[in-house]
Amino acid sequence: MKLLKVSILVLVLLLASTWMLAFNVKMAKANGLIGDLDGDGDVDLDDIVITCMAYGSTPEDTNWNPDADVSAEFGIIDIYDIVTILYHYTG
Ligand SMILES: [Ca+2]
Ligand SMILES: [Ca+2]
Repeated sequence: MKLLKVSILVLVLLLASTWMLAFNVKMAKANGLIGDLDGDGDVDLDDIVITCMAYGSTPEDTNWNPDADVSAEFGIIDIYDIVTILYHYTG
C-alpha cells in the first residue's frame, strides 16, 4: 500500500513537471500570480476576459497584451495562454 502511495506521488510530480515544461509557464506580474492580468490579487473572469480580448494577437497587433502571453508559444496569445490562466484560476 505504501509503495502504491509513493508511486502515485511520483506520477503526480512527474505529470506536474512535464506540464510546466510543456507549457513553459512564466510568472506574470510582481505579485507572482500567473494570470493576474489586472493586478488585483486574484485570477478570475476579468483576467480571462482580458486574455480573450487579446486572443490571436501578436506583438504587431493593436490588441496585443504582453501580460496575457503567459505560456509557450510566446509571441502569440492562443489557447495555451487561456488554459494556463484557467489552471491558475482563484475565483
Ligand atoms: Ca486579477
Ligand atoms: Ca502565448
